[in-house]
Amino acid sequence: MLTSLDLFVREMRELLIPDNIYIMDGSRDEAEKLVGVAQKSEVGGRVSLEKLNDEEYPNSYYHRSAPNDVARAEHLTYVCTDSKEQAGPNNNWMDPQEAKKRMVGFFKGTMKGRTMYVIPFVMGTPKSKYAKNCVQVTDSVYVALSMRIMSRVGKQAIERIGNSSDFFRGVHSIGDVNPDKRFIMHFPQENLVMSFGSGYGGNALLGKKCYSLRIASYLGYKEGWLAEHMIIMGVQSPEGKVTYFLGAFPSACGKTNLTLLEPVLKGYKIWTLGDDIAWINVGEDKQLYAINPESGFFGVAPGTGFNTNPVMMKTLKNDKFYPTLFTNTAINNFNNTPWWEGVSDDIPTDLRDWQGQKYDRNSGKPAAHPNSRFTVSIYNCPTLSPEYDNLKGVPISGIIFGGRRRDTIPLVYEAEDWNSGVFTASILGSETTAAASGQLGNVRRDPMAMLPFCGYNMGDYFHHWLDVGKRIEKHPKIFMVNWFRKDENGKFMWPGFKDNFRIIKWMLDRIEGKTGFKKREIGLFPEENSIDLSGFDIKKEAMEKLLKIDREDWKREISMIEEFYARFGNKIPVDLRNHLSNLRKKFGV
Ligand code: SAT
Ligand code: MN
Repeated sequence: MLTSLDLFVREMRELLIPDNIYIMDGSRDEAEKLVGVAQKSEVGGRVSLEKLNDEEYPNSYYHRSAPNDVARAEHLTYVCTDSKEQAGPNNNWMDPQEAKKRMVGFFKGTMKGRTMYVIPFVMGTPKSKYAKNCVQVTDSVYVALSMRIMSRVGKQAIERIGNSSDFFRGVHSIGDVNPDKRFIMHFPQENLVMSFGSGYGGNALLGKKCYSLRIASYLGYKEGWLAEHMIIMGVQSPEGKVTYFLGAFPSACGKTNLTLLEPVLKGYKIWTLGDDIAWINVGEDKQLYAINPESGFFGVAPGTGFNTNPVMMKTLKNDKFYPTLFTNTAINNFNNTPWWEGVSDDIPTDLRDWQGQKYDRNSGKPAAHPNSRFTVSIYNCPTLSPEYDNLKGVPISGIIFGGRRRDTIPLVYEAEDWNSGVFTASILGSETTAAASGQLGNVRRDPMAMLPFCGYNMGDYFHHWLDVGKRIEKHPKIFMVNWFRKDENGKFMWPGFKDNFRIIKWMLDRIEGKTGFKKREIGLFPEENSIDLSGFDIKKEAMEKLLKIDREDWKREISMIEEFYARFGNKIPVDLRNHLSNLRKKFGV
């Protein structure tokens, strides 16, 4: 008898008409074979993968994308629910029938002359009841290899699926990588994504943002859990106690650096569990528990170096899991290594830029694309937590929210309680970065860092957060941070990176009740001298400025929040509305 999986493959074969079908088993032999294929196969006149210097970067390969295909395409990303209201003003919406008709038009026969890779995969550790079964088809060997790093691909997924028809279906083709024929269509009610015309991570590795956030957030809404754009990390104290945190930041705000941080304060250690996505469930003991559905890092290369993120550099040089991929970095011709801004202080003399041209250092342009990436297994990470594969996940004591803001938002503050925390997270704003195509540097509201990833109406999503809060007894503390505040001269006031641990330490002290707070207009602030600044040369005035609430800035902020809330009409929960009007009163607007 044919299983649902067989039927899906058959349906895909009939639609896509590939020359060959390859079903992935997830083995290392298979990876070696596919790497071999990628080193020969041409995409737009370029081979898909080039081997890098094996001594410097073992088991590593270079991929250059089409210049038009370097980031998520939010304007081409749709959530296709029965009604427009279900998708909400936070999503582009198309009628599901119309969307499918359009996509089938693109997909029909698109794999003629190509191989269809069938990727059975599990998001989450396969024995966990929180893990989910998925299948993606693709014609990109780069995507197939990337998926193998980012998720558990192969036999275990096929076994888990068995005769069941309950699995996520993803259909992907790079087509001819034409931005005019590019769409990423989500059908949350059918557990389906159709993605055409892009090979870029967030558009093409369907286990990532498409499934584990957009579709899963909708599943979580229906089933009583949360799928969030968050890191997961354990902070170990000198006494050996580990406290688990979640952290939500918009793309390219340093999430990956935070979760691989080497603390500046003696005796502490950070254990890494995830750098991008957390699935959060209410445990039997009425606490929140989080798992990372992914098994790899798809991290931004620029800014990553031995000074800023030594653990990631070690991860990239580890050869436990095969292979590691680099996409759209520059290449140092001298020794055939990937190069990007921030990996070394000096610029090598003989560089090829991310488009393969000889790099002109006087051009004023970076050599690596600002959104160039590495794709590497989490098992290569030396600080991987021993609890990473824990079937239940890890219990959460703190949730950190943060954005990239040159002004307004203080270095750190704490929300008074769960609902105030949900409010604080709902008003999160950040300057736009290179991870999504579009203009850089404008502030946009990005509640819970989920604006581009929430697969349903964000008003309903806020209700859902408040509801989850009602179901737990031991609430994690909720914090807001901003590492990016600048002074009058446009200089960052806080050094960031390693020193961020000083703030994490303050949070630990708050969680353990070792330090008090000063209550101010927007939340609870550190008491005088409660942030550990030992061995750190920062002036008292600078700290005051970092923690300052500027009333004029906040008046502007409140009107931006109101504008944002207004888009959701009466979908915004009354409780959040009340928080906003209280804030308005406090600032006299
Ligand atoms: O969406 S991606 O995963 O490609 C990158 C990001 O924005 O986090
Ligand atoms: Mn992300």
